[in-house]
Amino acid sequence: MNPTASGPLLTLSRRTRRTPFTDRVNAAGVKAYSIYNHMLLPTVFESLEADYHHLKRHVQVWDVACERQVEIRGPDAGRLAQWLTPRDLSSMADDQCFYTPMVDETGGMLNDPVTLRPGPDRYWVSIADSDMLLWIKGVATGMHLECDVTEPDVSPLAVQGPKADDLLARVFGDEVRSIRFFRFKRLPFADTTFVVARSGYSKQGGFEIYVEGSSYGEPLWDALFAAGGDLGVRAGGPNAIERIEGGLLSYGSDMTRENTPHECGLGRFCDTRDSFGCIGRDALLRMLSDGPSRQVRGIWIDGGPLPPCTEPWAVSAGDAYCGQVTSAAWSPDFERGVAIGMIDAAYWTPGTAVRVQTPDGERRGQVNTLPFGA
Ligand code: THG
Repeated sequence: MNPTASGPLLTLSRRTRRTPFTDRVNAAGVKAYSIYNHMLLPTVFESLEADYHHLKRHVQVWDVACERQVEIRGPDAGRLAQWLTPRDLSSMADDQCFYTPMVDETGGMLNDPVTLRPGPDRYWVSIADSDMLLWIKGVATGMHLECDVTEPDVSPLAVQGPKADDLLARVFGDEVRSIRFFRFKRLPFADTTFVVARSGYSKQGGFEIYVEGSSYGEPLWDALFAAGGDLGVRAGGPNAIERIEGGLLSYGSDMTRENTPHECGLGRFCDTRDSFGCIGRDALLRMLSDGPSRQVRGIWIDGGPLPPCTEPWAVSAGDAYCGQVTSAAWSPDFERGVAIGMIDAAYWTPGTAVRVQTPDGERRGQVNTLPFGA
């Protein structure tokens, strides 16, 4: 995440999995990758700030193949999908995507995927960066459920930014305009069809195309760039500045197994009082009486450019430690540092003055709501 500094490089191997789009991403001049679900995730093209301005004004195509699908298929698929999350799936429509926190038996966060049902008795769990295939296989095996749990050849390609509707309409037709937020339609491309959802890891609006079949990756990429020349379409990726401003949490950074969904501000996605069973239900019920003792917040950070947050930065108020920053960036639009962190209850009221120990020294900060500027 620091493509301007010449530092150690990343050794590639079969374990640092490529995606169906990697050759195109490289040809587009990618400057930095992260690794997510053991797979390449492009993070910087021109620069973090130039990519940010472009995303907010135009349209970008993102290789988010690393948002792998765990497919659950078979007569017990629905039972298993519900067992995995405290969110009640019974109201999920056939064309709906659900943001679904997943926890272990102690109520600790395991992942925060998007779940959808691309067909009868078939679920896709579109995972963040933890090995959910192994967890879900283990649960299915231990419960003797009649279903297959696999990682299918499905690679999401996101189209994000204010001109995403115009670009996608040129490739998939005007039908894309009528797709509502977190809903999907199956739309034709070449000799196949793709699930196209209005979703994505930015607050700029856009779509995610679940590319089923790696061989369609380059033809779809090329069709988007051929159609979008006059829209200023560029390759991009999840942008650290924009997603912190937008309050989108990153599993592994802003939350880990050490956190409950309530600490992560994901309590609204937990229907623990309903009668269905789910892993962690008793633990989450016990927590409900007390409420969380700390919770995720935005934090303004005064001063200039910030290094990436590669380990938690201590936050204090007066003499007391009161939490930690887990993601940070300098925001060109707000002309201040923006951060996401976990703040103790006594200090989590927006407006509270704090101090943040950055690697470059102490900075003044202020607790804020998420998203910033809302
Ligand atoms: N799209 C898909 N899969 C994904 C992600 C994605 N897997 C990994 C990661 N991102 C999972 N985490 C998130 C986090 C936030 C959102 C989606 C996935 C998100 N949240 C909206 C918000 O907070 O404004 C809306 C949530 C809601 O109201 O339902 O979009 O991005 N396919």
